[in-house]
Amino acid sequence: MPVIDLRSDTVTMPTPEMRKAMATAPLGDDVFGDDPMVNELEQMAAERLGKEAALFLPSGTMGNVVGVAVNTRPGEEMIADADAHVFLYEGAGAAVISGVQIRPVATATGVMTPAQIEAAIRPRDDFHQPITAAVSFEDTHNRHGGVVWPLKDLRAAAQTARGLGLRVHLDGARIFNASVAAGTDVADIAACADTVTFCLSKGLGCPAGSVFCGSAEDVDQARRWRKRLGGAMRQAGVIAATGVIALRTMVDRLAEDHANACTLAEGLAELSGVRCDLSRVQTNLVFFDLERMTGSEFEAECGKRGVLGGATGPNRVRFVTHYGITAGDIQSTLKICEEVLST
Ligand code: TLP
Repeated sequence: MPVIDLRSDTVTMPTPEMRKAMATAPLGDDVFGDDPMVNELEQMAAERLGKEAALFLPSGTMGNVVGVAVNTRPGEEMIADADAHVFLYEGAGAAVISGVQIRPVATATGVMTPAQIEAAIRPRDDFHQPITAAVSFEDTHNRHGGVVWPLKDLRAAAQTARGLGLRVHLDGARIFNASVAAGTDVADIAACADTVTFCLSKGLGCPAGSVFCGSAEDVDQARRWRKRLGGAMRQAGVIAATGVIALRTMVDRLAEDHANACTLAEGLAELSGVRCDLSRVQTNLVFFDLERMTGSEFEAECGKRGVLGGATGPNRVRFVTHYGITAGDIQSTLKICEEVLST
């Protein structure tokens, strides 16, 4: 049975060009700074995001762990959306590794307003309270539906945060989806943050890897953290070579994933027993609610028929479009969903 895997864009397989590069890339020991592909990727990423420097990391989670560590000190606090990956899905890494408390702020769509940031800052003159050191934004925002921060809102939030003396980290795991969907230069998005991480292993199709970008000083500190965390790799160019190809060839095609997500969401919204807020389907994530089934029942029934998705709440399911999923797969998925809902 053919499987249509919509659990995440992390399931993407490397392109043939990536496979070839993995086999033939010139390599060196990256801990000595000798790996040509890692160096090329870091330089490309820094240039593309308009930052001084960049650092290749094994995962997006490590990118956020390092982002917290670089922007705070133990005993301080970082503000983040209550549905942010850094708050929900990283095993309390901020607390365990950096000794930092995350202050969750509930937002309507993942977009934090200047007023919400101001309200979340602790009074400096009260020694009972932690010091607010930083804020983390997420763009696109995963749990809010893959929504893109309007650039003016991101600029306003960053300006407020910086004006109040906070450092700004951006979890840009899917920053290129945001950039392509909004037609915004990725450097304009990145300019709103001091440090930014983005993932190569999601829609860009690489087998693994993320990149942390910031000032030369922040990246030096991040390098120390990466070593401390055991994330410094040796002939990492085997993977970094795929990142170079991804930045060259896989960014513009994200529009195809967005178009597929839109078709999928529109089709789902027409099915009886499904509610899907189309205004949130701006990139490659499609979240929808079921009126007569639980998310896990739906997931299991679709799974039996070869469509894989993920229940993200009692009645909520997420489908993710990505490289390898075709317009035909979307039509097949809709047929299978209709069948599952009518049983
Ligand atoms: N997200 C995964 C799951 O962990 C939920 C997914 O399937 O969407 N930031 C954001 C916004 C993310 O969505 C993710 C992964 C990460 C960071 C972590 O990246 P990795 O998986 O490389 O550690």
